[in-house]
Amino acid sequence: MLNNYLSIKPEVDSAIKNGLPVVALESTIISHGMPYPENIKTAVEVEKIVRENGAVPATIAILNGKLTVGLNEDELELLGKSKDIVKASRRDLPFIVAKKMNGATTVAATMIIAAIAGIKVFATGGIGGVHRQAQETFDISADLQELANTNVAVVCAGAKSILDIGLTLEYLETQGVPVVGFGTDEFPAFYTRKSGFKVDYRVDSEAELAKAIKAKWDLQLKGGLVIGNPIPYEYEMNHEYINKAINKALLEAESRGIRGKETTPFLLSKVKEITEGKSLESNIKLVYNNARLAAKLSVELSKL
Ligand code: PSU
Ligand code: MN
Repeated sequence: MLNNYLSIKPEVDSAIKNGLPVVALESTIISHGMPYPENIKTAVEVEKIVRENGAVPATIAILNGKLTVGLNEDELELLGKSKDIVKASRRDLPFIVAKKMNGATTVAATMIIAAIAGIKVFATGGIGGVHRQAQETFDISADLQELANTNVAVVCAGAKSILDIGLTLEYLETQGVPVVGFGTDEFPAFYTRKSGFKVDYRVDSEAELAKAIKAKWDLQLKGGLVIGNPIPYEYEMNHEYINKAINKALLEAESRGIRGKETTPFLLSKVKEITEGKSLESNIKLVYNNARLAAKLSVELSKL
């Protein structure tokens, strides 16, 4: 039954069936997280980096209603260029599938589809989280609930300070989601290596991390993990500079009444505009860094 809804690229399918390393990649970052043409260039390069590090890349999206695992260049191009690709999180899946629409999958939706396909490791830029002022808006990304329930390890560069990082970490604790720092004691804040918040556990190698992930799932502790991989030093942005830009973007979002699923894409493009493209440059570099780690992690996991 499930198979009627799925379309897995043959290369990815055979890698999964043979227990070879595979890395899932999301598509909201392509359609809604970065401008054209940088989005497509980045998506292609990310796949290349995953391969260079020993794993098969599987970018995930919904195409004509099919949960699609592994995209070709034309499909990446469509996701990056077309204006009517819906941002698809968990609640959107049934309708995008039933109406045979195209959807770009968020972290939550990508985790769901990766888990259905049998992929354990996923690389992205940043996860969604508890937004600032969530006390009033209730704006908490469905990504967090997915991390609580779906068995996929998510490599990210932490959470952006467009979010309330402290509340995001509290939420993850309540849901029993391990938050790991790769080579760091601090949870990274996307554009910067530090957020002022500690991680639960620090690991310094992919092999060490793979063992803990295996233990979690062997023990049937359902759900994912957040692996915070700090942006490389050379691409890190100045704290004050980026936080000022973010605050400005937040004010503008508020005055324009931006709400719901539009919030994250709006803030990302505003921050890019305010920083004259510097935030995009960092964003791209940290995604590459995450793809590298995720590939190496999936290689280690496939050995266990
Ligand atoms: N953070 C980024 N870039 C992104 C996103 C988050 O730096 O593109 C996307 C991811 O797909 C994430 C989603 O899952 O935004 C979260 O959206 P929301 O807050 O509406 O759940
Ligand atoms: Mn939201």
